[in-house]
Amino acid sequence: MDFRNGIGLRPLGSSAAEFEQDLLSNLYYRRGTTVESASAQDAYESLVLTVRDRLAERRARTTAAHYAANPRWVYYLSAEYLLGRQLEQNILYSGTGEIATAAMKALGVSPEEMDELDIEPGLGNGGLGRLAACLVDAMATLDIPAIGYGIRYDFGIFKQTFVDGAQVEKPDDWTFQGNPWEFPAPDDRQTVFFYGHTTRDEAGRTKWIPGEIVLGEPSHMLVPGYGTETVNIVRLWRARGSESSFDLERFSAGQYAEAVQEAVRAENISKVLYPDDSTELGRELRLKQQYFLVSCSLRDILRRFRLWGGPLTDFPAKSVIQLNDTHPSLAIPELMRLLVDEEGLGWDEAWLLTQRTFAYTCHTLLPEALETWPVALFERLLPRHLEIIYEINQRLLDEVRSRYPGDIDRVRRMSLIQEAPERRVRMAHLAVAGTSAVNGVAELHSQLLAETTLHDFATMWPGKFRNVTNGVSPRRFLRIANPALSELITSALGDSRWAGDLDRLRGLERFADDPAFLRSWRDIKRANKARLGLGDPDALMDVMVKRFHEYKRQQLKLLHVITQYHRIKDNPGGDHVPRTVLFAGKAAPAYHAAKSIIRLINAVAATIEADPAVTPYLKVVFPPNYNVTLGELIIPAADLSEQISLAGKEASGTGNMKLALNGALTIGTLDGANIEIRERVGAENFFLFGLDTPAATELKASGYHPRSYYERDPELRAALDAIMSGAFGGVGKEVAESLLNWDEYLTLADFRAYAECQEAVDRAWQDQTAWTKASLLNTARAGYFSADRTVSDYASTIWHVEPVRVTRD
Ligand code: GL2
Repeated sequence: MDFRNGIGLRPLGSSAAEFEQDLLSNLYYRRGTTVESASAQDAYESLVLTVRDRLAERRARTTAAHYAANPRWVYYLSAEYLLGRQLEQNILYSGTGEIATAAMKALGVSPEEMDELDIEPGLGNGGLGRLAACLVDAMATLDIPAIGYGIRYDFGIFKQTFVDGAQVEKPDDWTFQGNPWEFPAPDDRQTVFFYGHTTRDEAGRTKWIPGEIVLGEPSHMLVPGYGTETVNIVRLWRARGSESSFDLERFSAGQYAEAVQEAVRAENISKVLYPDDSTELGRELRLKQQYFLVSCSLRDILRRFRLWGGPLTDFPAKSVIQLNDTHPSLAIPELMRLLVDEEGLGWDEAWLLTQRTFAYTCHTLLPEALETWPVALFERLLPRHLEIIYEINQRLLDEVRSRYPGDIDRVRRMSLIQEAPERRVRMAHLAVAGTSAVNGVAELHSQLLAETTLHDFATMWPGKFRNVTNGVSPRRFLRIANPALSELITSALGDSRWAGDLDRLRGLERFADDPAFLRSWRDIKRANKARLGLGDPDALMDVMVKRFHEYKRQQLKLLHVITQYHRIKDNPGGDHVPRTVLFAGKAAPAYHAAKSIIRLINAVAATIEADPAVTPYLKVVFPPNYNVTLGELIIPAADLSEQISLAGKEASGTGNMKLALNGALTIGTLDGANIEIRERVGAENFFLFGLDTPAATELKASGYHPRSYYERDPELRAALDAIMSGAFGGVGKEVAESLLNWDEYLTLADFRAYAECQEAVDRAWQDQTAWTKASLLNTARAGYFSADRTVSDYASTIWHVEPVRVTRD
């Protein structure tokens, strides 16, 4: 079929009556039920289909416009997407808010109930996965022809529950009820190979004889742009056994498990998202997942390239592939394999095309998060790719030797292969070698990457390295999450264009000294706290939401909470500022130190809760299972945003941006994007404390003794002694011991500065007008942290792509 010869879509109605009619049609014809017997799930799915159809219509027009334009495409490869709930966003983006509400009202359907039935696809761990979702949203908003590729995990990020205060993980069977947002496209399935060996054919070309064959079946979710007709997609791959993977003979012989074992093995590849965050996870299945994603996606990208025809030499002119961290970096040897082995190109030509096609975003500085894989595993699982990596390495090291004659140490450092204690492939080096641009995700991060982690590469290829500071979706994290504040902003600015052009928030500065406006601003914050329903809405809402990791230093916040508890106990009638301290976040299931911190927080919360002398001033809450949906409820309620990682450890952070955008004041270190937030919102509207990166590095180098801080600081000592003496139900001694004996992330060194800075916070809170003004200025000046700006930076400095406008008819 040739869709390019025009499509005569019947436009879907834009009145409430038509929407209602379509909803009923969907209920009858697609759900196969009736008004009388419809369940809430039937109503929900019919509503989804009605909204989805309106986006699908735009999708058809988008595709037609893209075909006509034959543009350069952005292909975003990411092992994670934390998309968040779809319904409210898609109603907003499709402009069906009013008619959908009217239709629901007419049919007696509750919008809140519909939202509750909308399941969040939790296909990511934390910031990196949510960033991918914000970037695809922004690409569509900026009319950039783009596809996000990922994996359709059967089980997303685990559900966190607490049992006696300890984290217990439960599986997240997110498609148990199906996923009405998704379009399966089994006819676009791809074949993926694993294991086996390589040989040479008569022509001397290398051939890979695989030992396992798996199918990848795609389905896609729609990614509409805001304020535009463009609808892009994320295409997610699911692994399946081939037709022959079911052994009928064995089944007939009663060997039921054996009969399906091959199919099960294949399907396990996309079974579960690995729940680690910023740490390397060395598991064969994980490497299989990575190759599965890359192999399916590249074949799909080449298939699409061929739709327009043109020689392979045009491939980079028509495609830029952005690697979201090293997880998809196998795409580099895979494209080489496709070009050299399957397409018959020479090595040098293939390498130039490959480098020109790819760009790589690095998201970490932690050495333990830089992926490496055992050479022995590669040899078994991907024998041809290992040969290609060796060849890439040979040429890379030849270049190093010729640029730096005699510098053997440099050769060893830059090699794609780590030799000791075990031979391993360094995926970050592969990603730098095989791409034309490498970026960090905040200014400090990009600078430190070039100075430390990737220093040798940045010296050899300075032109390759750049910075693209992260951003967040203003639609999801302000417009949708904070409807009351959005309305106030819209009425103040005169229209809602700010949601698609976040720099317009600057216009709010006009109201910074307007008492009535500030009162409205404060009332909304209070109402958001009441909506959240955790703690007194008049108390200062002090929020730390993020994954649990020692470098992020939830333990520092906790030591301060204990100190505050002691101060209140010692001086019950004192002038204490009432605070609700909110923690939320998950720890990787195998990360015991992080889980100990979670358990201790819950124990401290319980001890405080049981003490009536303290509860009027201090409450610690820890809602379980932090995810995008819960974030949308917490972030608008925050007064204070805790961004207290050790300087030089947090690549960027994006929660910091969401909180500032919602008018929370940051208490933070000079780390990641905190620095840029402070620069923009103004130092006077930001609570800065702690060691900076050079000071932290120096302290570590000169021999750090955490115990000396304990000995010198009576309040710090009292907090740690309380834990050690079992004051919190005997929980958390290992946390205190680790801090006293090791304290990798200099928590005790920063404690006093942090406690003093918190006193400054308390003082600032006493003047509510000044506080509210600072809150407003945080929002007004956070426009830079829009993902739209991030994507436009990528587009102009790395991708060199042009928008393609989609017209209404
Ligand atoms: C992270 C960084 O830790 C975080 O600072 C950054 O904001 C995000 C997005 O760039 O990436 N790196 C990483 O591996 N995870 C992150 O959240 N999981």
